[in-house]
Amino acid sequence: IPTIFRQDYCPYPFKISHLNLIFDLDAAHTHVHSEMLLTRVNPGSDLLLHADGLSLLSIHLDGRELSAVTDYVLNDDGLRVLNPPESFTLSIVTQTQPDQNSTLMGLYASNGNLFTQCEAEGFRKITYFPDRPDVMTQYTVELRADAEQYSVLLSNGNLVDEGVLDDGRHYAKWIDPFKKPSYLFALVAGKLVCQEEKFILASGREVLLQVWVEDGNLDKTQHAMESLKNSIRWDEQRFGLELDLDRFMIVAVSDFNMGAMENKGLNIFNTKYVLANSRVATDIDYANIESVVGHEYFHNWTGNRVTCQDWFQLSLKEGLTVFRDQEFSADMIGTDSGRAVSRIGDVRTLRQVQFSEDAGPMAHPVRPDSYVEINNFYTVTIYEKGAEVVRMYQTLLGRDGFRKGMDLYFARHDGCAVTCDDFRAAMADANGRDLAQFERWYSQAGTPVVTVKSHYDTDLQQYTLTLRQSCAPTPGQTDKSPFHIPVTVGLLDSNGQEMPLYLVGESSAQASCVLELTDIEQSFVFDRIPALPTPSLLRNFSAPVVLEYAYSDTELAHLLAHDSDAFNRWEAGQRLATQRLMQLIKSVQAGEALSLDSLYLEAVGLVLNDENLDPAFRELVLTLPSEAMLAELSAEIDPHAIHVAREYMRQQISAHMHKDFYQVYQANQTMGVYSPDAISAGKRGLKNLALAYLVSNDADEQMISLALTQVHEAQNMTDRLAALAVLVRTGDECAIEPLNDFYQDFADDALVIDKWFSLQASSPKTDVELVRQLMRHPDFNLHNPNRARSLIFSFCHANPVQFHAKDGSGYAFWAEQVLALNAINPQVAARLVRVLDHWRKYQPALQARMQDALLTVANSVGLSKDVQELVVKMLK
Ligand code: DPP
Ligand code: ZN
Repeated sequence: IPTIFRQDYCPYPFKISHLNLIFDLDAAHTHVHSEMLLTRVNPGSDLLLHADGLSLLSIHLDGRELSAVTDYVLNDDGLRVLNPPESFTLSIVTQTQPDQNSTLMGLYASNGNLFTQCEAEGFRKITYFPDRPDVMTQYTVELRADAEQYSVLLSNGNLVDEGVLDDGRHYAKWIDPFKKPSYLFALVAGKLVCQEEKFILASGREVLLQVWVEDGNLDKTQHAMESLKNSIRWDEQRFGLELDLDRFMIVAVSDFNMGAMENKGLNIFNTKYVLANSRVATDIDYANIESVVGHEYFHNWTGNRVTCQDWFQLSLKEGLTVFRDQEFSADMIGTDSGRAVSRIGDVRTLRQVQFSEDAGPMAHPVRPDSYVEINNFYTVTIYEKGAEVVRMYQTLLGRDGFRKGMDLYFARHDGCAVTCDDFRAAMADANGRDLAQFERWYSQAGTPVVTVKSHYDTDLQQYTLTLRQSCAPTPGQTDKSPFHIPVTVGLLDSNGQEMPLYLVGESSAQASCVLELTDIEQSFVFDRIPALPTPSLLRNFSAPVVLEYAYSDTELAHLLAHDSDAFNRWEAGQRLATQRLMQLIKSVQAGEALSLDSLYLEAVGLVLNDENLDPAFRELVLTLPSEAMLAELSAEIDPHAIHVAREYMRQQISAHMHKDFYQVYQANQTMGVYSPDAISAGKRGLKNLALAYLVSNDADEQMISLALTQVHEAQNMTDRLAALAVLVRTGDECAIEPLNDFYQDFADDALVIDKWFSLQASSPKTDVELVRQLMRHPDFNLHNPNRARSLIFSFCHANPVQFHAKDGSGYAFWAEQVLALNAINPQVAARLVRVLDHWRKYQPALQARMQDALLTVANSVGLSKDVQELVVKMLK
């Protein structure tokens, strides 16, 4: 299988001034008529068009039918027109079979409706075209279909004409006034209904906003619509960016590989990120919808107006747009502590998933140098680490400086396909800064480790922080050069107050300052420090690094109690918990008696009971690092010891603070009409965490009946699901009836049934046999990605203690499912492959069984490029 290299980039030899598409839509056979006007702009000879699984019906050049013998060559991945003229019109008719398309790329059917997904390389499954992001053109699209079955016909841009055809079908014609790459093309045809609203932009222009769903779902579109309006306002205010179309549509589809897609003016969404009301959606669903609606909307500028030159630059649009959606979500909460809560959530994902990717066989830079299958590079490194890289510009340049950089980026590149270097140059030039070294964040993979040492000189009243950076080798990159790392620090005195910071040579004081670490090792000296401080390092997680400092328990308890940086308060609590958990894991392995000291319990107890603190923040402090996080921190992963250690610690916390949890449970009930706002959601989060702790000593009948009462009386999905989860986790009979009731109550709602599957699959009491049994449930369907994820992925990802069963049964199941999915939907299969990314880090006995499973997959015939690339890299 061929590898594609970034260095091989060549501009496309032709410019396409216009693309005219006519679709004769039908689920069994769709005909696509394409007409394009081409002009040579770069040297080269033949014209290459991509294709994937298309049937060519006819091809004409300037009206003349081309001959397969003399004029063109057709092969598996495209069509080569030999020696074309300098300027010409090419007309092609192709046929596709949407209802046979289980990959959910290109044109496909879902519940009788038709949808497209073109990013990254799906357009080539629709028609012959240079399917690469730097070939931008203007699209005119005419959709023709049966008027009853496909009553709604949507495409990008503006609707310019519609009517009835002679043969009784109807048609709709759409023109997108903006040039775009093929990956942003979309169409939707089907029986759909919409919620719509007129909306006035900052400039006074009126636009039409629509959220399209299947009939019966209009009671679940309000939150997506609100989120869309909030997104539009936010981008106007924060970045001065306005919606550039007259109409903006969101369409929900239940069969979708990813979260959502930013097609110009016609965003297509997984139903999971659109549909919500209090009966069926949790607070987390509400927050995710807001963030994904924002994300896709923000792509309109960062991704669509300015797009990527090639797919190696994917993070140019994704890292930047994730940063923008993170800022949006934080601004929507508005308070400082809400911002910190939102930041903590983002950092948790980064550390748990991206740090682990960076330490495994798929480690790659934010701007990779090569790939086999681009779909495998829609990763947490491109997205989440990419967002951290963008955030570092803002930390280094300040919010105003960052805005200047953004303004210059759009001034220079609007309407163009550009690179990560262009973005960095705009940031540097707009601020007169040299950001040459910053380039290494794009080219070097791996998570840097920053080790900090401190020294206090009583006589000179000086405090010195010495920072040293290193970065472990990653595949293909053995030696790393130093990164440009912003490390935000503060110093606390013994009362927990901020000390004013005077860096040597500077006369003005700051509360927090950004140290720029650019060498391997650098020292920073603070003057006028009257007594030994406690350092608060890497505030707000100012860089995506591991920060090591030999904190004492007392220092951590001091930071947890007093740091003005809420992120570091939380971080101190996590450090305290992690040290204990890592020690407990060792004790479990050695068969020693387990114990937990009172310093930890007292320190977190203060937070739990501090009613001045945001409930959402208290919930985060009281949440132990996940088993996945502990695995990531282990030199050799022992999933069973991790599980036992963490459960032990939960029970100790529960036993020691039983009364406090009970009090917190009672004090944080939310009354009245459901609202997903951050304060109410935070209260529910804290209350439900308290419930989980209260029930974690599972013999306690009283607490189980508390959970049962909550299940029965819950007025919203958040409370009902949380209490049900707590019951399911006991593995007790008490969960049977509530689980059945839940199924009966929501049998018609696919997204809720996904939750029903997922809850069971991720319970540590659910073994692989039960998962197999659930797969035989009439509602299980491997073809639907949400359903496959809800059961199979939840088991393999979120139930480590059962997935890693010592007999290897979990791995055998994994191999079977990877192969089954490979035949249906390679992208989804490839996601599942990555569960075993870290097989070499596990205990030898588990490793051997994982290797068997990997070899079973690797030696199978008919592997997709997606799966093959991964297993080859993992076994290397
Ligand atoms: N571009 C999409 C997104 O990240 C993924 N295909 O929003
Ligand atoms: Zn995106």
